[in-house]
Amino acid sequence: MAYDNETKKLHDALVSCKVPDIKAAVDEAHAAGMPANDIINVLGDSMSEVGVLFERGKLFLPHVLAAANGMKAAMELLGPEMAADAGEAKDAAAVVMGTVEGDVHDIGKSICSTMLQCAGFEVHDLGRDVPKANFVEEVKGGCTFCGMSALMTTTMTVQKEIIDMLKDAGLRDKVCVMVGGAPVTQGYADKIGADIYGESASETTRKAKDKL
Ligand code: B12
Repeated sequence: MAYDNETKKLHDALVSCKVPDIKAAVDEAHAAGMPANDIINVLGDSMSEVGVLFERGKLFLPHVLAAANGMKAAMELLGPEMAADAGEAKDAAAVVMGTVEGDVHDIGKSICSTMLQCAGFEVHDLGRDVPKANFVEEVKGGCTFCGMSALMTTTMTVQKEIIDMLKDAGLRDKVCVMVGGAPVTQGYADKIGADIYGESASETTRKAKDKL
């Protein structure tokens, strides 16, 4: 497969949780011509592996934080290129994206935001630990897609609370609600009445485009 060597180096660097190594592997893959999207996907998959190692007690929080920082540095470097790769972006809908209140995990959400932007959506990324009302305000302001990320079982319930707030504000029918994050499943998305469940950034983008 093309870029096998770069893929392995990216994976090993991310799992080593050493920021300089991650940056070096990203620079090397980039210089070798590996597409920005592919680099980010490899890092994202490797980040999930870091999660497994953390759960098994083989890595500790400072490791995870370092891996996350390395991943963020890669996003900063490659994000503009991913967007530029999209070429002529047609005017699509406005999307509000954010990680829900109480949750600071934003790597996966940021990858989704970048890919949606690449596909031509106008993305309003509110960041992480976003107060519930801010999602509603953005929908009031014209966003027709509302994407909520939650990485913890304790915060995924906030996705439902925001859907309820959208209903109370009479906005639910005007917006396509997207939910995601590691603990979120299609079953949960159906249960809380979301329109789209995205397991990955590419699936999210494909499903969002289907709704246009
Ligand atoms: C990195 C990480 C951190 C980093 C976050 C850095 C950052 N800026 O994001 C740091 C070190 C800060 C951190 C902190 C904490 N973490 Co943490 N963390 C992780 C870890 C290892 C990886 C998450 C990640 O980035 N994955 C890689 C990305 C690419 O995948 P993803 O997020 O799933 O995103 C993809 C899809 O889900 C989807 N997607 C994501 N968002 C969205 C949104 C929409 C709308 C759609 C459609 C799709 C979509 O597309 C993405 C791209 O493909 C996970 C382990 C795991 N298995 O998930 C634990 C994990 C989530 N953390 C956990 C915990 C407990 C914490 C802390 C409470 C730890 C502590 N004791 O302080 C704090 C949280 C504090 C808080 N209030 O939020 C637990 C949660 C357990 C639970 N209750 O459910 C986990 C599962 C680890 C564990 N088993 O203990 N963490």
